[in-house]
Amino acid sequence: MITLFHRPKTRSSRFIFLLEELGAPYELKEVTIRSSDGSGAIDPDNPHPHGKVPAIRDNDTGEIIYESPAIALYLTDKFPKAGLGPTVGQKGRGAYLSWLVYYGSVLEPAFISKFLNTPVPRGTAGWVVVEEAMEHVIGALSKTPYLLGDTFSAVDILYGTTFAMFGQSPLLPKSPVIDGYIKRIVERPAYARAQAKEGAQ
Ligand SMILES: N[C@@H](CCC(=O)N[C@@H](CS)C(=O)NCC(=O)O)C(=O)O
Repeated sequence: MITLFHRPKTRSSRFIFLLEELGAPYELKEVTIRSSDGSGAIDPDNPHPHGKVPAIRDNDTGEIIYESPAIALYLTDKFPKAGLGPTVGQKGRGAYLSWLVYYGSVLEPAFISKFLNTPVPRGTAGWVVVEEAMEHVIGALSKTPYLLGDTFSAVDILYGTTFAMFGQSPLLPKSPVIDGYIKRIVERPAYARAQAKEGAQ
């Protein structure tokens, strides 16, 4: 049994989607978090080191996992039969790890730099500007429907729900490739089930 420490309409929501896709046994533990408007507070019941969401607890081992790419990898490794991420030794494992880590180390920092209007001087940061990052993503999705090719995987949950959340925001470069990708992701039955379980805010 997995416990997902969750706050509705945050980065933890996509892990309800992943857990639904995996068919994994899970429970939601709704916690409070600090919001950007100054309201809210860290929940003492949340084991995340900074009181953020998502975090999960694997109740088989007692282990706590945090950071979205780590949680995605942990869950797809733990529930391999669902085929939502190549396991060690399987073809595509390298691409899977690369897209997972690229999400947290390049794509999110790129979006946040743009949102904060603090452009990154070339060559100094560990990431690139959002236009360059999105060129890479769009290049991959122009060739195949999903980031790992023809097969949907947990990386598509991270990327697809992020792009869906941006909607018409100027942060996300306009692209029919991305529009089609978002549609493929949010049309999945597990997405609708996750939305229904999401909880109100
Ligand atoms: N790098 C983390 C980011 C987690 C994160 O910042 N979550 C937000 C909600 S979307 C949060 O918990 N904010 C509360 C806070 O920063 O204290 C991940 O991807 O898991």
